Amino acid sequence: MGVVNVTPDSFSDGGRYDDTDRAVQHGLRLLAEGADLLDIGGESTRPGATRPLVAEELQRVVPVIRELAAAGARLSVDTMRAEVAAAALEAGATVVNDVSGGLADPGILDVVAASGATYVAMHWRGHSDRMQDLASYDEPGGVVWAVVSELRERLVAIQQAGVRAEQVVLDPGLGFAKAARHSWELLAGLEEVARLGCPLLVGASRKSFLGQLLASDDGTPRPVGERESAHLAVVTMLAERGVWGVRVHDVRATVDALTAWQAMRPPPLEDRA
Ligand code: PMM
Repeated sequence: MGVVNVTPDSFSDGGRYDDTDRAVQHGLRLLAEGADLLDIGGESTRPGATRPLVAEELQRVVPVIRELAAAGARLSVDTMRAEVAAAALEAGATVVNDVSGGLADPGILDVVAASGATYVAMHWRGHSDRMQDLASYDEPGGVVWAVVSELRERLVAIQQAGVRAEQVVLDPGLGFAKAARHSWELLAGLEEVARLGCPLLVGASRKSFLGQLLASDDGTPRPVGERESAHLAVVTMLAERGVWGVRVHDVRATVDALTAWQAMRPPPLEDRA
């Protein structure tokens, strides 16, 4: 899943693709590099970000989705709003990527139920202006236990709204109301999240837990643009664990890493002499 942020303020690429033409060109490039799916977002979720108006969000994502759909792309809309999800599906998206898992605007679940779209439900505890205050996981079992039980609750609510289990993809929400160590613990404990029975999507690309791992001796985090090698190690491990998707900014590097991973996988038993 290649990321197209049509936002002025995303932490990873804010302002680079914030008009329709540039966003579409960027999407086409990611497709040419081998993305299977493009995730179009009009709201930055960086810690501390303020929310755009609904009209603003619609204006950012709908024209981009319409143009990329006309070019044959498979598209996801990164939104927490029912109204934006409905307009995006109408414009040609087939996946709704809701970082709030239906908590920010429960009406989004009705839109997904009525459309039959794939629904990505991410682990989330609150909007960006306060999510860092919500990064506490003191119960026994820590962050993995908390994320699994909170996602299980979401799964119940999602199905109660009429969304079929087969439509749902779960995401542990790396970096969302999580300190760096929480994101690493979640990656290590991903098997527990997989036991909920849904395919998994993981977004690690360029996130601050990578920057903190690679910090210099004085504690300065590695800059956003210099985290890719570490990210590729994570992506390869995720492929080995059989996730449904990885949400990435650098599609070319990701496809290269996955091509190498595939080349060194043992052939299926029936092909062995
Ligand atoms: N991360 C971001 C935005 N949307 N969606 C899902 N499903 N999972 C994520 O981890 C995720 C997301 C933040 O990253 P960005 O600002 O670079 O898009």
